[in-house]
Amino acid sequence: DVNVMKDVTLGFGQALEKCREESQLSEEKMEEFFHFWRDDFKFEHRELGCAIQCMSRHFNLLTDSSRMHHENTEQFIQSFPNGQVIARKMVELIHGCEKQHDLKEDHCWRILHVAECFKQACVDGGLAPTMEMMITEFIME
Ligand code: M21
Repeated sequence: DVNVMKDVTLGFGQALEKCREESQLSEEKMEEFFHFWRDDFKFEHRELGCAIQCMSRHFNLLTDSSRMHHENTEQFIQSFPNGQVIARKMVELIHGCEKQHDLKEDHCWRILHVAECFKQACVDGGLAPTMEMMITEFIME
């Protein structure tokens, strides 16, 4: 549910600072990772795709061809409280988005489009946390 998605986002977002330099993602382009869930968030900077690739690598969630590693991703999600509630669903949503964008050759651009598609699928499926939830939890950490 949305509360689990909030925790997974914040957990995944822990790798942002480590990945900023190698992906050239300035704070101007993305201040904190949870802004991903803002209604007006724009998926237009290739650097964000590169950062998500780097962050996914950090948690060992990608295959050699920079596609989602299904087992590792499911385990990563299950490592959060109640993660098992959304783990399969999340993997399916991301995989569905990967299939839609598989012909894009540049990994950073492809991953950016997969991320945008995944966010939209979460919004449509009622899985997207609200910014209020994200900010409250972020401040409490
Ligand atoms: C729930 C946390 C955050 C979401 C972030 C980005 C998810 C985007 C998935 C991209 C996966 C990359 C696979 C490339 O084929």
